[in-house]
Amino acid sequence: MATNRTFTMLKPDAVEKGHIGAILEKISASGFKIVAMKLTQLTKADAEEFYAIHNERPFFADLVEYMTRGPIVAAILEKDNAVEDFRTLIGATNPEDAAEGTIRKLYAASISENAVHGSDSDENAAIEGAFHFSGRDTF
Ligand code: RTP
Ligand code: MG
Repeated sequence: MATNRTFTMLKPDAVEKGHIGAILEKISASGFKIVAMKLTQLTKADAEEFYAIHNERPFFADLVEYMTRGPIVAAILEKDNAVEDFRTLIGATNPEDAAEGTIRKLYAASISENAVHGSDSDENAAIEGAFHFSGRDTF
């Protein structure tokens, strides 16, 4: 995958609260083009694999429970400098630390339930995008 792409999930709390439209609007208004997107639900095995880097952390079981409790929106986004710019757009992991106007400041309830995921490197963006989408579902 080209390095001008990143991967996102609108997490179960954002979907439950009806924030899909507002968050996608903000993503589009910030210059990101959606090149793949679907409503889906992670299985326990999916969430454990997706967040495997955190499997020794004390919050891991809660994270897996949270990420599997309802549907998510998975998407691949395209923009120059996509990974870094999208992390800036979503804000800090803890919404209390997130900058004004960021997606987490606007829509996240807590460090645990923080509305949105953004890949943290070009390599992970490619891995995470391929986890959810085949080539024919990516534009
Ligand atoms: P993400 O991977 O979802 O984009 O979030 P991130 O990079 O900002 O944060 P990361 O350190 O990768 O943590 C992954 C997700 O785990 C949950 N978390 N809970 N209770 C806690 O202290 C805690 N810390 C992290 C959050 O859902 C976080 O986004
Ligand atoms: Mg992360």
